[in-house]
Amino acid sequence: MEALILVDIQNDFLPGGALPVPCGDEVIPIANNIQKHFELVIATQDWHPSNHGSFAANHTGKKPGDFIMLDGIDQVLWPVHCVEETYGADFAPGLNTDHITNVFKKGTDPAIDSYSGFYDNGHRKSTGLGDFLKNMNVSDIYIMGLATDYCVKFSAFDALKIGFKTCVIEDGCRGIDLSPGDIKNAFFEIKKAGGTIIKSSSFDR
Ligand code: VGL
Ligand code: ZN
Repeated sequence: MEALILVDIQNDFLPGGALPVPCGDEVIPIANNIQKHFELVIATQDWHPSNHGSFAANHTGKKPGDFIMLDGIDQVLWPVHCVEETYGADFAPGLNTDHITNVFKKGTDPAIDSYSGFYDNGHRKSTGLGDFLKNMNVSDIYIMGLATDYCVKFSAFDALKIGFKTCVIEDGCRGIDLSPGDIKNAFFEIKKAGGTIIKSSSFDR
C-alpha cells in the first residue's frame, strides 16, 4: 500500500507567516491534485508550545539564525512559529484536508526540536507515524510539503531508515535555503540515502 505524507503545510510556513518558506503557497494546488492518487493521506503539523527551545525569543540575546546547543544537539534558532492552537499552526486554508485521515504532530516537547515527522532530532521519541504506517501495511511513501531542507529532508531520511520505499515529490516541496544550496543538497542527500525524487506530473495518465 502507498501513502502520501503532506509535511507541515501550515500558515506560518507560507508567505506572510512567521517563518515563511519562499513560494510555500505553491505546493497547495499540487497537494490538492495529487491526493486522488492515494488510498491513504497523512499530514504532519509542526506544533510547538510557546516556550519551545527552538525559538530565538526564548533565549536572551539570541536572534533567529543563531545557533545554540539544545539538549546536547546543535540547534538553529527560529522565529516563534507554529505555536499550538494558533492560526499560524493551522493547515493552510486552501489545503484540501477532507482526505487526510491522520495528523501527526511534532515539536511538542519544549526541550528538543523535531524536523522529521517520525522522530525528534535526537531520535529519542517517536511520533507514532512509523508504527502507524506499518500497521496499515504501507510499503511505499510519497512525501511532499514544507520545508524541503528541514522537515521534508529529515522525514525522508527516517522513512528510508525505517525501510519504506520513499519518493519525494520535487515540485511539491519548497525550501528555506538558509545557506544557499541547502535545497539542492537536500534532494541530493535524499537520493544518496536511497530515496527517489519524482515530479507530480508522473501521476498524470
Ligand atoms: C520546519 C524549521 C522549524 C519545517 C519546522 O517544517 O521544515 N523548519 N520548524
Ligand atoms: Zn518548528
